[in-house]
Amino acid sequence: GFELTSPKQLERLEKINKEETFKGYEDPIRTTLKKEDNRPKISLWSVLKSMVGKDMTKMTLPVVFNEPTSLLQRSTEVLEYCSLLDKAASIDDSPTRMIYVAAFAASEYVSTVGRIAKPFNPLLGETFEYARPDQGYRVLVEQVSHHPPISALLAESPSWSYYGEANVDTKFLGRSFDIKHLGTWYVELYPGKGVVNQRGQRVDHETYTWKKIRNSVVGIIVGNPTIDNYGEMQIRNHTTGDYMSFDFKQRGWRASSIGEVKGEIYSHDGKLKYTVGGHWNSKIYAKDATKPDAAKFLVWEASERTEMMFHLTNFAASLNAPQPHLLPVIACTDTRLRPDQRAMENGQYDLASSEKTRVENKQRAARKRRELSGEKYEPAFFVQAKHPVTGETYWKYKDNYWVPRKDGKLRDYKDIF
Ligand code: CLR
Repeated sequence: GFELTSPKQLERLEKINKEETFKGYEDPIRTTLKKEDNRPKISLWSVLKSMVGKDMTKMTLPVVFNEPTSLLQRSTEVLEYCSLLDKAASIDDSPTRMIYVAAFAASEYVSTVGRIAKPFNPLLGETFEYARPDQGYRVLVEQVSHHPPISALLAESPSWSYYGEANVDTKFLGRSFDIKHLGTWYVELYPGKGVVNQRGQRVDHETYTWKKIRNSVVGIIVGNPTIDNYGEMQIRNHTTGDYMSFDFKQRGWRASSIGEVKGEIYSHDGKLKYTVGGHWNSKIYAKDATKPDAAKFLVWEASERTEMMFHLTNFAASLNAPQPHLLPVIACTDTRLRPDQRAMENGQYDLASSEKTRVENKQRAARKRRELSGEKYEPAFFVQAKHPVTGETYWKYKDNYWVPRKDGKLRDYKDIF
C-alpha cells in the first residue's frame, strides 16, 4: 500500500520477484474452517491434573486437545498485521517509526484469545512457507532443533525484514500453564529516505530488537481456561538509539484491565517523545508527549473475527490451506503436507492420532540412526551466526530456499513425514 522509493527497497523487491516467490499463490485465500465442532468433550483438568510440573514437550495429551496448526504456523501468525511495518518504513522520523514497530510487536497477541489448544510440535526439519502476493511479503520457518524445540523464522518484504528464534520454555504449574520466550526478535526497517545513525551517517536500514512477553493459561481448574499475555517488553532501535519500555499488564479483576498496555518512547538522548496505550485485544493509540495538548491517535485496531472451529482467526485459517496450485510447489517438508495435522483439520481424530504416533516414531528412528553413525544434524536453511549489530548468536538464513523451490528441487530432498 506504500510507495517504494529507495534503491534498496527496489533491490529487495526485485529479489522477491526474481525468485518467483509467489509461484503457487494464485488460489483465493482460505479464511475459514467449517463451523460445527464434533470433538468429544473431555475436561482439560481431568487430563492435566496428573501432569503438574511438566513441560509441554513431555506431556502426551489426546489429540483432541490439539488445534490443526503447528508452532511454525503460530510463529507465522505474527505477520497478520505486518502492514504496520510498511507504514513504519514510510515515516521519516525515527521515534515516530517506533510507534508502529511497537504496535506490530503487540498486535500478535490478539490471535491468542480463545485458543486454548496445543499446536502440533514441529518435527525436526519440518518447514513452513507463506507468501502474500497482495501484500508483497514472504515467510520461511524451519524447525532447527528438537530438544529443546527451536524454530528459526525469516519474513521479508521490500521495506522490512522480521526474524528470530522461537524458543519457548513451558511449564504446567497446576494453577496456570506458563510459556516463557527465550529468543530475541529482530525487525530491520528500510525507510524510503534511509536512516541517520547515532554517528550522524545516513545508512539504508535500522535494526530493532525485543523479546516476547509471557503467555499464561489460567482458570484450568475451575473449567474456564483463558489466556493472558503480560510482562515488560524492551524495544530498542540499535541504529538510532531510540528505545521504548512497553508494559503489558497482568489480567486483574476489572474487565478494562484485560489486555491493557502502556509504553513510553524515548529518543537516543533520553527525551520522552511519545506515549502509547490501549489494549492488545482491541486498539492501540499513541500521543505526542512533547506537546501538552496533543490528542491521542489510533495506531492499530484488531480485525473482525468470524467464529469457527478451534476459534482460529481468519488469518490463521489461511495458513494450512491445501491450495491446489501451491501443494505441488512447496518443499516436501512443509507443514501443509503433514498427515496427522491434515487429518485433524478434516475432523478424522483417530487417523490424526495414529499418524501422529507414526511420524513421531519415524523421527525417533532417524535420530537413532544419526546417533549410531555419529552424524551431526544440520538444519537445511538456517545456520547459527553472530549478529552483526547485537553480537548475539542468531539463526541466519542461508539464502537457499526460494531458488531451489522455484526449480522444483525441494520436492523430495528429505523424507520426514
Ligand atoms: C503466542 C504468540 C507468540 C508465539 C507463541 C508461542 C507459543 C504458544 C503461544 C504463542 C500461545 C499459547 C500457546 C503457546 C504454546 C502452548 C500454548 C499456544 C502463539 C497453549 C495455549 C497451551 C495449551 C495447553 C493445554 C491444552 C494443555 O508469538
